[in-house]
Amino acid sequence: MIENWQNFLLPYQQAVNELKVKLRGMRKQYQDSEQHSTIEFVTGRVKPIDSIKEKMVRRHVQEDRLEQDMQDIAGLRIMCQFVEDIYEVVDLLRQRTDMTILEERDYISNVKPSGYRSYHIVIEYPVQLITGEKRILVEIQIRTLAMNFWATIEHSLNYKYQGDFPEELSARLKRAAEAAFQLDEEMSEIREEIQEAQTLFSYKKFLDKPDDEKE
Ligand code: 0O2
Ligand code: 0O2
Repeated sequence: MIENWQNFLLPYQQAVNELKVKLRGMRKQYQDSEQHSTIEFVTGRVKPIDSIKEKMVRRHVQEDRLEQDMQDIAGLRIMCQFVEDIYEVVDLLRQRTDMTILEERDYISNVKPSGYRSYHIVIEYPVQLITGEKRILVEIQIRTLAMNFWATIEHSLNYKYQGDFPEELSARLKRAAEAAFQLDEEMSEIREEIQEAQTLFSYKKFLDKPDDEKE
């Protein structure tokens, strides 16, 4: 029995905090080297206790198997401008030595029946505690802004319908998912044009700064 959930979740919170800093640091490095950033923004959360308990019942996960069987107690999300950026981010994560990738699920090539698209990675991440090192599972979801827009809206509707959407709504959501993906594909077509403009814009902002603020 988990008697103290706050204690149980402590290493997960630490992992989320550390990974937010690390992943946001990747974005900063792109910006400072005047390259197009493959990362637009990063969010993270520890799954609320009620959601963990609800998922344990739904997925028949025993409490003593929780650490191994629930992969998204710690969750990070990386938002990108372009689909191509997602695969670049995945490559960067594969090269890191501070985490081990255990699983990859490409729901972009293999779109879910709901219309959901994202690239999921499950990593094992070591956190340093006063009791020693603990390796925990973390789920990283990587998606475009358009995929995130769709998933956020669909997720909020889930609260109302508990996943049991009326047929008409579910068909509309699927169509909306395809429209969002078409937008991503259109943007990919003009990606080089956009990236060039964005790099010029950030360079102009740099030039416009007073000299003592230029690093
Ligand atoms: P809801 O209803 O849960 O969607 P910061 O100050 O930016 O460092 P902050 O503000 O505490 O940190 O949190 P952050 O990083 O902005 O992200 C919090 C929101 O992002 C939460 O929404 C999470 O739902 C969502 N989120 C981020 N990453 C994940 C993830 O990997 N999985 C899931 N399921 N959600 C994620 P809210 O506002 O709590 O609302
Ligand atoms: P939350 O915190 O509400 O987001 P499982 O994790 O066991 O449900 P599986 O196959 O092990 O399923 O993992 P999967 O499908 O790779 O990842 C599940 C997570 O992906 C979900 O977390 C969502 O964050 C996201 N996701 C998957 N399918 C959909 C979908 O159709 N719509 C939306 N909006 N998000 C989806 P949870 O468990 O729902 O938790």
